[in-house]
Amino acid sequence: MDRIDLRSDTVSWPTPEMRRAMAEAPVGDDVFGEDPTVNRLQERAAERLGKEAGLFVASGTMGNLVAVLAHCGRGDEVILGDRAHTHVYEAGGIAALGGVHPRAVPVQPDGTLPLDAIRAAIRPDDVHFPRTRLIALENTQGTVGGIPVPKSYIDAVGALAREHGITLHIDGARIFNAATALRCDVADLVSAADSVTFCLSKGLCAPVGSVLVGSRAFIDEARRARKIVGGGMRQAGILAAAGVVALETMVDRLADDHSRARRLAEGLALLPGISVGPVHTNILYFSLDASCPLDGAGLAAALHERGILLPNRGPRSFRAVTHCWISDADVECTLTAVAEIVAAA
Ligand code: TLP
Repeated sequence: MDRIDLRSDTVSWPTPEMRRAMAEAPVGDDVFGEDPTVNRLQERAAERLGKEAGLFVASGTMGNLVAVLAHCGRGDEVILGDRAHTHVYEAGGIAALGGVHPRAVPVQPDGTLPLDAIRAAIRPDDVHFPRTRLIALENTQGTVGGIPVPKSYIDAVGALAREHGITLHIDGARIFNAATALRCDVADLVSAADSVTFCLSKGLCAPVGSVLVGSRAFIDEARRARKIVGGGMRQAGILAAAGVVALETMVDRLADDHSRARRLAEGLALLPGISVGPVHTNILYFSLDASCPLDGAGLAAALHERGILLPNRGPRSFRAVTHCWISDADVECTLTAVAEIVAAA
């Protein structure tokens, strides 16, 4: 990469091995189910996540949308976090396209939704209410700091869902980061979920795509929903080939991204006027104290001049995300730059 881009792991470029696999991928028409590379990716993903079947989709947003469309009908309700990506950053797609009513409960600092709040939000059978059909969790929970949510909690939510005859979906855009941080098997982590979306195009570096996994019957339904939203692709094996490489080669190295995020956090915390949030995976939040003479836009602009992309998210707050294209040297370079800019302010 020609610059230090800490905006997101979505900016990560495909690896040379991915580019080669893409060039050589056997392909077919995936709307007919005939693309061997897409089929391979879907099988590998399902196997890895411990589910029966998978569906290659264009993005994490599409994966979550078609999951909700497959689980819910119009007028049904989904319980989800008030800071969940699906609730905040997916353009209201579940309501706009699915007529699905979101019931938001607060995301806690540990990334969970209070079990009591979920229980209280499940509607009784009453003609006045929408029908609760689905609970959606996010793991890692991005907006509170890339927090990995443990299996014990997912199991508890799964049990609650089953008790009420409803289903559980996980937006696992960064589920492999969660499993890495929790040092657990990813299939075990999500065993209580009926469906999971995970992204190939974030820390796993594929250029495009996510996979939605679940039971075969659920995936058949999701395939219809994907067609409805225009997500049926043709020779998509060219894209899926990078996804196969991502699953095979990029998962085991995620721990490096986590240790670089920790190093960045430790270095920033030593600087005067900077407060850093907890770091569990590859996402860290930090802010400039009132004592710091710079504001967020000022620091972001000065970093940009040095080829470091780290825009402020609030007037004094930042999110930095490490990924495969951020090296140890990039972390040190960023720390030096922030220290110099703050000192000169
Ligand atoms: N998140 C992006 C932005 O949209 C905020 C980022 O830079 O973190 N679930 C989660 C938890 C996500 O963080 C994202 C992307 C998605 C779903 C959507 O994935 P895409 O961008 O592939 O639609």
